[in-house]
Amino acid sequence: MRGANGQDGAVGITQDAIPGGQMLTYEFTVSNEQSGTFWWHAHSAVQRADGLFGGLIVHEPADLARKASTEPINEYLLLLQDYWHRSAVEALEFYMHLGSFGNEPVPDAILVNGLGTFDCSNIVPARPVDCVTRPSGVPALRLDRSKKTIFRIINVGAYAGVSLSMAGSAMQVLALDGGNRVITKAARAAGVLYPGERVSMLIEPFSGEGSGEAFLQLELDTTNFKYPNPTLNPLQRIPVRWHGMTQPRNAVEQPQAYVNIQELKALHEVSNLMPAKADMTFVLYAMTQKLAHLKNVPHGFINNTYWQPQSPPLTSLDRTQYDKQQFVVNIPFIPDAPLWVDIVLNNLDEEGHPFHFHGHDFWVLATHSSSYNWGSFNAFGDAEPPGGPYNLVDPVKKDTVLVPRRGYAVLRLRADNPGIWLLHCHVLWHMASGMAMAFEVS
Ligand SMILES: [Cu+2]
Repeated sequence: MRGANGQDGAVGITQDAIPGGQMLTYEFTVSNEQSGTFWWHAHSAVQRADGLFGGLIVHEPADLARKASTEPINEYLLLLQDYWHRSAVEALEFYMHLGSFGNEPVPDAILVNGLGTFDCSNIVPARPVDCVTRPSGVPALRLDRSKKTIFRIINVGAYAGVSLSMAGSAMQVLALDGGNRVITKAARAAGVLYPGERVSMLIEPFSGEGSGEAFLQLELDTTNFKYPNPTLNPLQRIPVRWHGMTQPRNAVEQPQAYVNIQELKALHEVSNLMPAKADMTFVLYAMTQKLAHLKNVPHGFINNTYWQPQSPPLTSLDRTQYDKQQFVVNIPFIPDAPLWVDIVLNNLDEEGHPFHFHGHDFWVLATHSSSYNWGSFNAFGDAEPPGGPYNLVDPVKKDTVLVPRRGYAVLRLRADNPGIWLLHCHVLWHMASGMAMAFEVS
């Protein structure tokens, strides 16, 4: 979205929602330097959870790609999501009600590319579902063994994180979010991937294994589920059918048990790239709260503001016309020497929030979670960050990051893309109830 703030699609910030029956064409230029796994989705109300999304893969320019590899590659795009047996509007009504006591709706099922498995016997009488058992069983993922296999995985879900493993195969994480390379080893399982995050993985069979039934296993992260949902089976297996050669093209010897996607290091060091100190620092506090003056309906806050989209959108208004739901901070745009900016994003909640920043990638200089206090970092008051010094050597570059419970994440970015850009929690229930703000680079 470089130089294309107006094409960002953020309702309330850069445009009004596209009216029913009408059309809008988004036009923007992707530079030769940018390639990776992206996705498009509705940014109006909670339409995303009802399926208004899709993948958007930007491939490397052919000359660069040829230099990197001559091997034939088969890529598979997997869109993973939690799913509710009711519309997202109803699920949000459940959450934004004093009777929810701040408990987010717990999903009923898991979908991969819009398909999933569900056991009709799991239905509870209180919540009837029109359920038909299909004799043909579960649709399988068909993979070609004769080519290098890459999974591009996107968590397009509304709430839950997802972990993955594949029987008989090792997964090696290659890149995060928009194609940012990381160092990893082959592992038997990888996780947790939170809503908005993407990961590219190389899939290779184990040596000596692989004759048994192959399946891809998905497991929803139930850590934040605040009540039991007997309808949900958080563990789902998708059958995998390998075809092509009978002998694996390559075999991994000793994969490690698990790779933690949240603790990876970048492939390329950035020590020479970024200064020790940022030019500007913002300290933010995100929290869900049930306040009396909001009738105890849970709302997501950043500092003292819960966001609601304004119409007409902010890009068409003077700052004096912003309403009180707009928390918009300014970063001066200096074309010849863009400022380095740190965002210290504190999370005062008992659960993590996966935050996405529009219009910029950022380096994750630190993340921290405390087991005994709020774990906050006030960069203006505290002598040292409680999580230790920033990683200025090999931090990962991302556009979506989990800010851990009772902790913080420090995001370092270069303010080189003018416009008004949203920063928001990618949990749909939190964003829809206000956990969003904007940065105006101008
Ligand atoms: Cu959240």
